[in-house]
Amino acid sequence: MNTTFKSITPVSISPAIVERIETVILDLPTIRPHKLSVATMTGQTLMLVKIHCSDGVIGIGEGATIGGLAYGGESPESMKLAIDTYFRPVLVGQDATRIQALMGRLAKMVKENRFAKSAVETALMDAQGKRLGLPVSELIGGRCRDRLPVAWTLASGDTSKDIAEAEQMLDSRRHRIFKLKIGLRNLHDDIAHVAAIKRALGDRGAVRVDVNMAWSETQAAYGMAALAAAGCELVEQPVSSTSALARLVRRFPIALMADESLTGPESAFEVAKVHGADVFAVKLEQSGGLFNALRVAAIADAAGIGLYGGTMLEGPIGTIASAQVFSTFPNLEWGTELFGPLLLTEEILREPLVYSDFELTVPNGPGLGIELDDDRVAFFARNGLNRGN
Ligand code: MUC
Ligand code: MG
Repeated sequence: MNTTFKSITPVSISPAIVERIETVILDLPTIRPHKLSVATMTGQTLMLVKIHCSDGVIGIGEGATIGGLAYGGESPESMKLAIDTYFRPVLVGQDATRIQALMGRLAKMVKENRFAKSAVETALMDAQGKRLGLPVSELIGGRCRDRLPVAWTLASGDTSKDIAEAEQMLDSRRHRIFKLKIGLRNLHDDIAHVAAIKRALGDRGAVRVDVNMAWSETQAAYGMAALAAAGCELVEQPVSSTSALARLVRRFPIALMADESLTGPESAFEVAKVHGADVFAVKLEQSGGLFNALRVAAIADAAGIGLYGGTMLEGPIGTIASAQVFSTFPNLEWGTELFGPLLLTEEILREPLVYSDFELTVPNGPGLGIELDDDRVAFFARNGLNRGN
């Protein structure tokens, strides 16, 4: 037998040191007020981070929340403060190419702060992809798809406005999956709202709801039965407690999705252990970064739980970080809701993202594959840039 072995030259990744970290807060207007049970958003605030490395590569990342502190324990302002004051001394001077090791070092010295960690990890991954000439998706094993289905959230607070908005989305072939934010009004009004929208859309659009934990367990039991009868296919986090989710799941012919209950791999494991959901809404920020989001997805896969690509209504940087990760999921049966940039009236990228035919195209340039428009960023910056010098 003639066996030839090719000699393989080992690749050496030249070291690149984190030299400087910039942060900035941007306040951007939204196309309309966005009403959730926890807050009404009349604009969105993004915290951008730029990591400058000694090889000249600059990585970008983003942190965003919903309604400041209305959704969780971090705000864009707290992320900026955490990065400027506490992350910076841990990161500066370290090897930027050893991202898992560097995030491990950060985890030892900074507890919690999952959103801020996600923003920093995004910037490190963007830099690494640019350095190696590969999209982030290829750094984490390669994508399974180049385009992702994107749901739209109807949250104007008005049934006829929501129907008109959904019709417009169907006509322009931008979205055909609709998520309705409920839980603010009384249960009967909410059910009537969902039923009216589903009746108007029929088979042309899928209808799902997100209660953002606003219901008691008793309300959820009633609500889930009524939603199923109205043709709604999925209910997201109707109650806050994981054990209540576990008591509700599979009792009604409607899928149950966990969102707020998932705060990283440990909580994902707890939800999976009690069969607390049919579907996981995987979110990079809530998980604490790209690698933790992959761990959450792996737990779901192992437990036979379906996957959905969630959003914290991030702008284009956070959205594309999520898209790069979700594109690598072998099973993404419930699609994504990566529509955050479409809620903003202003563009901060040099080339806008491509949404067409109900899907978002995952960029295939190096790193995140997107470029910031620095003039637009400077224009919307709240107090100027913290250059981290
Ligand atoms: C959430 O709770 O899922 C996603 C879409 C939207 O409108 O709000 C987010 C947050
Ligand atoms: Mg949700």
